[in-house]
Amino acid sequence: STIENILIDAIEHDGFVMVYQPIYHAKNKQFLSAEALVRLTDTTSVGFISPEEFIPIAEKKGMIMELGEIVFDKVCAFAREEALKDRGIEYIEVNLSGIQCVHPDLPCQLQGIMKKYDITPGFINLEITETAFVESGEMLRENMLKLRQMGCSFSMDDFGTGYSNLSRMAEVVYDLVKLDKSLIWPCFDQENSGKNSKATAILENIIKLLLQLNVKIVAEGVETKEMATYLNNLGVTHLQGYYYSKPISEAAYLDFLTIDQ
Ligand code: G
Ligand code: G
Ligand code: MN
Ligand code: NA
Repeated sequence: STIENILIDAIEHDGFVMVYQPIYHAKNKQFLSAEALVRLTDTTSVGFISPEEFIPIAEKKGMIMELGEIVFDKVCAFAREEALKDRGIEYIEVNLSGIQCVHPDLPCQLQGIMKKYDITPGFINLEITETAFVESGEMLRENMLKLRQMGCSFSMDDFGTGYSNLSRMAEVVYDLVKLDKSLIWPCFDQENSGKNSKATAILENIIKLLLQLNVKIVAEGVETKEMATYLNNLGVTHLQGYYYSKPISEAAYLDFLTIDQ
């Protein structure tokens, strides 16, 4: 396919760049973490291609381990920036696809790159989608254990989209749960004023459950002050979304931190 060829070319010619979306830590009133997201730089001939589209193709075509290596290398190179430490940044979140999560080479690959740039593993938070948690078994747990022993932390990404078998949540250790937009937005999305009461009941009870499991909660897709206030009042301490900032370039992120904290 065209996208496959674009990916092959981008892997060969350094055609990827990372953008960073700041995450607001409400207790500290500061942006103390960020999510790294990959972008293709040169798609002038075909227009913007979302990772939502090209990551699955990279997986299918056997390119995801190579792409994951490029992504992680870029994040670790950036993580050396003194400014991040100066501004109190605690960790950067990096997405892992389902195939990366269960690949036997993953822990070694990531460890090698962290060593190369002298990055403390505690500075890296690995995002694994809820679907990957649900679908994969022993290999995922083995990889997570190794990476956790090195010092990396974990987020369960896209929570609310993967038919959570809630009983399985006790089997894996993660530090953060990222509430998917699809759990949050319906609470605010209605023509008539006031909140949607069914969506609200579901969201509020999920948050109660997660708080009892002692994980930190990140809300994704926070687009308004109203959403931010509502979620924070429910005990969600980490807020991410366009209300605060879109994903931005390295330079823009460093500027953002200089101006905002
Ligand atoms: O910001 P955005 O449109 O880029 O993200 C779309 C989707 O692509 C999200 O589900 C996100 O998790 C995924 N994604 C973005 N960057 C990466 C990456 O570096 N690696 C992987 N595996 N997925 C990514
Ligand atoms: O699946 P994952 O959570 O990794 O994907 C993050 C995606 O969400 C990225 O595509 C990012 O650009 C997007 N995103 C982040 N904040 C917002 C927001 O407030 N609104 C919308 N529509 N998308 C957002
Ligand atoms: Mn994510
Ligand atoms: Na998500």
